Amino acid sequence: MESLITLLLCSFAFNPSPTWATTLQSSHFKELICNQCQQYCENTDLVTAGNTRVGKAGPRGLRGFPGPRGPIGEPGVIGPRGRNGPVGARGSEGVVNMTLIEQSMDRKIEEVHQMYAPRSCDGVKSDAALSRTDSGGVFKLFIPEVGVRNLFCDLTDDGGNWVVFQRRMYGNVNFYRGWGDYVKGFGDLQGDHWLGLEALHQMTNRGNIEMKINMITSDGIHWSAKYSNFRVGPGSDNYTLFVSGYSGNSTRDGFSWHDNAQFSTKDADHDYYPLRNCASEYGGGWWYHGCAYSNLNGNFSETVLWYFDGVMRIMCCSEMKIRRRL
Ligand SMILES: [Ca+2]
Repeated sequence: MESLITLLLCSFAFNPSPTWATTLQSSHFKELICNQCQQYCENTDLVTAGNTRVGKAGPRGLRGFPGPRGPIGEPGVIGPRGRNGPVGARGSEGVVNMTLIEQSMDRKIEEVHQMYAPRSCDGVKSDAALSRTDSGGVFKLFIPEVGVRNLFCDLTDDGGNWVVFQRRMYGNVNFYRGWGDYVKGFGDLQGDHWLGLEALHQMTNRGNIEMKINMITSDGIHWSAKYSNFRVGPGSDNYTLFVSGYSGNSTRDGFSWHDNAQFSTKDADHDYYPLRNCASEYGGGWWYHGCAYSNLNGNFSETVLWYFDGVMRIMCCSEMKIRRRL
C-alpha cells in the first residue's frame, strides 16, 4: 500500500497538472515528495511558475580576464618624527707630530746660525766656544760649502785659524773603520777624531788651502810638515789626494809621496796593489799608494807611521789641520 502511494506521488511529481504544480511549491509537500520519491529530488528542479521545467546547472565557465588597474591613490599623510638616537662615545685625542715641529725648529736655528755664525776659525771669538782647550776650542761655524757645523779651531799654532780635521792624541777612538765612517767622520772634536772626507772635499775643493801636520815621536820630539797646496777630490774619484809645497823639520816628506792616490779603507780597496789590501795591512783608512810612507790613521801606538831617512817610525801623536792660504 505504501509503495502504491509512493508511486502515485512520484507520478504526480513528474507529470504535474497545473493544480498540482502549485501544490508542489509548498515546502511541506516538497519535502514529502523528496522523502518518498528520491529520484525526483535528485534529477529534477521543481518549477517555480507555470509548467516550465528547468534543467540541471551546466559546468562552471572559465574565469574571466582581470579588470584594468585602478588609478593611483592619493599619497598618505607623513608620519610623526622619530626620537633622537643616543649620543656616540667620544673619540681619542689626536697625536701632535713632534718630528715635524722639531724639524721646523731645526731649520729655523740653522737659518739663524747661517746669518750670525763665523765663516771660518779666523772670525771666532774665544768666549763663543762650545768647549775650550789650551790650543783652541770647538766652535759652531757656517762653512758655505758644508753648512753649519761644529769644528775644532786651533787658534795658537803658527798664527792660528786652523780647522783640525785629524787628531791622534789619546788613543781612545778606533780608526780601523769602514768607508762610510771615513766619509762622514767620527770621534770627538775636542779629542781624537776624523772630520770626514766629504767635508774635507767641500772645504778644499776651491783651492787656495794649506795644510799642516804636527807629530810627536815616542821620544817626545815634535815634528811638523806643512804643505802650501792641499785639496781632496770628490767622492766620485774616491777622494783623491792632491798635495804639494812641502816645508818642515821632518828629515823626509812622508806625505807628498801619496799625491794622486785615492783614499782606501778595509772595505774599499783603491790602492795600487791588485792582490793586497793596504788598509787592512796598516790598520786604518788613508791615501794608500803601494802601500805607505805615512800612515797617521793606523793602529794607535803600532802603525801610526812616518818615514824618516830609510825607516818608518811610529808616531805617538798627530794632528792634521787646514786653513785658507793668505
Ligand atoms: Ca789592493
